Amino acid sequence: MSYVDEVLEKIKKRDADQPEFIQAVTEVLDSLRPVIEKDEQKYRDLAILERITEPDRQIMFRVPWVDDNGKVQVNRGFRVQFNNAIGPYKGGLRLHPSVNLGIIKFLGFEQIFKNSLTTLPIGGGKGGSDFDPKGKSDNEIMKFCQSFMTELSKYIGADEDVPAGDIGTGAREIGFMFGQYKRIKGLYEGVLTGKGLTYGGSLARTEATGYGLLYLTEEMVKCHGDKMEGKVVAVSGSGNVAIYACQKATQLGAKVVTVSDSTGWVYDPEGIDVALLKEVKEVKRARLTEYAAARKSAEYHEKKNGEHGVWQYKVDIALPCATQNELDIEDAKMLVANGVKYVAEGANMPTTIEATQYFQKNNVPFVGGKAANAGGVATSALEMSQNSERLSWSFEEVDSKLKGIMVGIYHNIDDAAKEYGMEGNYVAGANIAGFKKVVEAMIAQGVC
Ligand code: NDP
Ligand code: 2IT
Repeated sequence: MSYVDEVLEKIKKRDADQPEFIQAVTEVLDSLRPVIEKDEQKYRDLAILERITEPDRQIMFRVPWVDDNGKVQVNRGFRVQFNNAIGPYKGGLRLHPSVNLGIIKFLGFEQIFKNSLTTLPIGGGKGGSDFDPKGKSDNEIMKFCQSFMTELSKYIGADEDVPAGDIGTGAREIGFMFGQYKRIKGLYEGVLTGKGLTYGGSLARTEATGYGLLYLTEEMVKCHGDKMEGKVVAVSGSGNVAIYACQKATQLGAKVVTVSDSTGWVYDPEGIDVALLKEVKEVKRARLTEYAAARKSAEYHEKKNGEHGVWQYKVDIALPCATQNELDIEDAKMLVANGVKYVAEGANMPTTIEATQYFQKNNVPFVGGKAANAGGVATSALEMSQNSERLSWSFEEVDSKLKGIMVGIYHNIDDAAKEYGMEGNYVAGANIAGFKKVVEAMIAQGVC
């Protein structure tokens, strides 16, 4: 049996209760076959694949907090420190009721390769909790964040592990966590990114993931002899990534016609009004029904099982920006039938493996999240640099660095795919390019 198959089989048995982790590992290892096969004995002797698929450590802890009715609530907290071969662990904190160890492991595993692609010195990690921020008061959010950080603070540090935002964790949560870290450790250091601008945050970090997604998409479109202007775009989600994807797409002359959340979606054929979307989501923290109520051209649809939601419309570009496995094979068939020309992932693993392969078979250029959404963590690394030198850079400076990084990532993954005879397979290109750098560092550092 090949080394790749052997390791995959072991993981499928050992982590059978972690389907998302198995999915992420399968996608990566499958596409690494040509690299591994070139030097199988070396990788086998060094147990590279066993080491890269097993986290350095996985921390799980109790998070007790008191709600507004005086009742004690208990959540489960996680931090998976996956790989620090090229820099301190780096990756977001997800607060969502669906969070479990397998989900945090899949996200931490993806983060290793993504962070490597940014060209910046950051390792891979991820964390979070099954805490549901929806419907909680600011006081309850603060109580939770303080309790979460009370335990997490034992394992993180500016040169050790630097968490950030993800689903359910934005500037408000990062602020409460930073305050608690400072209080416990007595240290004012860049231990978190995505901080507020008055206490060490970076300009353009809020926009970075969505903007970065569009910078990479624009470069891909250009390299196919095409242009963004006039393109019709479907975006899913209406959180941090989706909002700034809509904003940059619109600035580039495209028209975004959809956004969604966990209960439904909006179709707005005149183009999403980004200012209104920001007001509804960032200021009021309200549902998309409020967006539709305030805008004549928008239709709101309640989510029902088996429907294609935002993927049913005739669009040129699809940008899934909500959550894992939100775009399945049936959605992919519908998009292809409607003539979709490009797909790029703003979320982490939003497209199932079958759907990804369907796009590839139908020659739809497809860039996975490790490359396409790397702008967020890249800008987090720029925030770390600013914190280290105790300076802050202008919006334009950070934004132009972000753009350079995203354009660079597109060419890096394109070149890697070509080098291994898989021209146009950006998924393989990203996995290969991300892997090679990390593995070189792992080998140089000996068995650890
Ligand atoms: P937010 O919490 O800001 O927004 C998440 C959006 O996705 C919301 O619209 C939410 O709807 C929707 N959503 C979340 N979970 C589900 C679900 N299970 N089913 C349907 N819809 C859901 O998160 P972000 O925008 O930060 O993150 C979105 C994606 O991008 C995630 O995959 C994240 O890992 C990834 N990502 C984020 C980065 C960042 O910098 N923030 C960087 C790189 C990737 P609702 O409000 O109803 O829950
Ligand atoms: O998935 C991701 O890359 C993030 N949630 C951002 C991580 C970070 O450290 O900025």
